Amino acid sequence: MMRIRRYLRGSGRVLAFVFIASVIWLLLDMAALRMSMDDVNSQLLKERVIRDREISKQQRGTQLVKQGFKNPVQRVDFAVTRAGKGPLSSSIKLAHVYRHGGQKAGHQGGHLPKADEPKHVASEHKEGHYNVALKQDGPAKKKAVDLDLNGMKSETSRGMDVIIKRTLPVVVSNTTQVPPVVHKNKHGKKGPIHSEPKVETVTEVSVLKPVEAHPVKTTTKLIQKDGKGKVVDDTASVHKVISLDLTNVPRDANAMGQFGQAALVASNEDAEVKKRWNEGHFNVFLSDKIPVDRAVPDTRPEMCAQHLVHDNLPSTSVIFCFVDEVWSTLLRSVHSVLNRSPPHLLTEIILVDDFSTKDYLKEQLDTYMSQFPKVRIIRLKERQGLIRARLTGAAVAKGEVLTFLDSHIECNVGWLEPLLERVYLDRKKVPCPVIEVISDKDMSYLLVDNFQRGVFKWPLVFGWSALPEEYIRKNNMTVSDPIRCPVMAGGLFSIDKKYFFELGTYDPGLDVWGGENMEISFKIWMCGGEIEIIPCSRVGHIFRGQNPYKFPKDRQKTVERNLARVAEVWLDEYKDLFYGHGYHHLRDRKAINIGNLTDQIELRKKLKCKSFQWYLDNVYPDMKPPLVQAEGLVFNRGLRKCLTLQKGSLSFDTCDLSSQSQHFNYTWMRHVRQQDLCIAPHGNGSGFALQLCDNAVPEHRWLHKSSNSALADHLIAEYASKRMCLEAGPKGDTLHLNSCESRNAFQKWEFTKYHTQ
Ligand code: LR7
Ligand code: MN
Repeated sequence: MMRIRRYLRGSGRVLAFVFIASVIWLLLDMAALRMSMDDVNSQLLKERVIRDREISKQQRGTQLVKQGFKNPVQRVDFAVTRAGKGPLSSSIKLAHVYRHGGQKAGHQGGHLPKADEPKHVASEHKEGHYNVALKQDGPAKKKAVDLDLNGMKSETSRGMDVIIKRTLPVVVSNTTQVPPVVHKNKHGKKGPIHSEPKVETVTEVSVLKPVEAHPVKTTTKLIQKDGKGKVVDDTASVHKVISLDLTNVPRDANAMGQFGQAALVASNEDAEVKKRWNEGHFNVFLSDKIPVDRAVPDTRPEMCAQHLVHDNLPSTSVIFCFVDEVWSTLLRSVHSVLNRSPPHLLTEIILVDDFSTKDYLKEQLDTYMSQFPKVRIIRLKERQGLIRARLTGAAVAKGEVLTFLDSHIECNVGWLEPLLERVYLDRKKVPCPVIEVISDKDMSYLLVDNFQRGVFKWPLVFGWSALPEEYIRKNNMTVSDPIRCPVMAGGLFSIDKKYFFELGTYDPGLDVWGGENMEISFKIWMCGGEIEIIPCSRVGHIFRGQNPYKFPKDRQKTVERNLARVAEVWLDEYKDLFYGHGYHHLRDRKAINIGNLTDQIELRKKLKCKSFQWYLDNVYPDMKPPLVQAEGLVFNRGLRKCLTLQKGSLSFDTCDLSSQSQHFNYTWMRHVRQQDLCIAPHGNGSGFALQLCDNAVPEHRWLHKSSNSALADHLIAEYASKRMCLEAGPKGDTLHLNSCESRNAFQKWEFTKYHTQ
């Protein structure tokens, strides 16, 4: 009996121990479950945002945005968050979110001056319009969530097939094992990396999706075509692009703007929003409330996550120049690089402070950044402008590649490797990410249409334009293929450092802001390089209505002076088109000093760069700019005869298309000319003369088809203060100047062919 009692007492202890242990285990388990539920919740929310986006993409089908100079923002359904309240069950439908972007480099306001409309440089910015409609949909249902997860699964399992069949220009010949992580090539040399079993980079990576923690490394041969279609055999080993994102499981899934969602401010905070707007010319109030390390939706085309890149890519210095940048956006820019760049490819982040005036950008910034050993801050002693600030950054950079970024961006998942891969394949390639839009109003991350490239219109105005559909079809292009880009937007690109210096960097004579993107673009293309947009690399940028900082000199004059330098050095005979589109006044070198160009012209010769005509024919063939505004016979309506130049004198004759003596050009310089002879008013304004054409002489310029519709058919002498028009005598024996009369048929002239409306 006693023994039984003792036995029970002993086993009771054991039982009690087992009981307590189970309770503790249960508690731990519940805590773990709660934590993983949080993870799952945030993951699900993120997936929902992505799914919404996919659905809206599918609804749009493959339809391309019409050619236009607007920001090609897609219609996106996004969930909305509000401070402290978590995700709302409604989503915001952004309809026609075509905003002010696009027109920059002097015309950021979206206004293109007409040929005869003198000098407008972005002085009149029109705020972009949003048509925002709230669309109610019920709380996320479990069923929908399940669907999402299925979708995700099938996506990953499909991946490799997709890349084998469809990725251009990289063709995978065979894929083998799934070995360990990417190794850092310590020597930064190109060539295969031999077994280095130690995992260096991943120790810094705390949160990785399992698949990304073990990117596929293959011993595969990559057979790729170089730009000219030549097949290059490359035996270096490759891996699946690292979709690293340390914000993947955000600390606070319900934070404002999380996952790049639109954030709302309460109506009683409107005044505060307004008050702070001018600090950055975007919603600074809201930006300050959004985590500096928020997650954004992975907007890459589906197959991008499966693309292979080389193990031994060169590493890069990321250079941010800033002047008076808003604290939260500057930090978000830096965090997005730190959180989404494979550490072994990021040599450093260089912040070049272009003599900012804000206190918080001094000691406070030093202190904040001191926690990140890779971040260096360089302070300029006087305001240099972004062009020379970038050059300062480039001069001290230690990376093999330079990556320039604006200071109000967010790099998306997997943004870096696809850029570096292009430089690795060919050091003369200059890759740019797709620039997506961070809304200046609600800070949402908006994806843009596919197949967009940077182009320019006259007078060197940057804009976006979709690749012609025929070109896409002919080249069998998929949405993830690199896109040849005639002009880069300017702020976001990678370039081999040595190559950047070989090209002579930027023209250091360019001041403060504007035009440098044209300069570097023409230089790259005409001197043997290539600019590409890489759809698998995506970076959001806040497009602002105005520059939030002061210009040391007049903004308009600064930009037009920069553009004139670019035109003089790079445009050859096409520079007339630049001046002819509203910049005639820049011809007068007494009024505007564009500085010395000798070095730049010498550089172009030294680099043996091709002509602008070559650039137009080969890089931007769809532009086909006419070298003259109008040409052919010059018909007088009243006389019903044509102007004839014979033996140095003008007369009228029966119109004859085959007669060379009746052929005249109306040029961008507004000359009416035959060869190098120009028609000019003469004497006290009653006669005319033939003179050797001279661009600097106002007397040689005639307004024709000007914006004054009543006198559109007239030839108005530009130099005269009073409106004087070229008039034929009724008998056809005189040509003289007279006061303009809109109905006078003897003052109406018509060229055979007009190249402009
Ligand atoms: O004096 C200055 N010093 C600077 O350091 C002026 C500017 N900056 C900094 C500034 O803080 C910012 O980080 O330089 C960067 C670019 O200035 P923004 O953001 O005012 O320029 P932007 O985005 O309006 O203009 C575009 O065109 C510029 C022309 O010179 C530059 O090339 C910008 O980099 C470029 N931005 C982009 O390409 C992003 C996409 C825009 C489009 C289309
Ligand atoms: Mn910018």
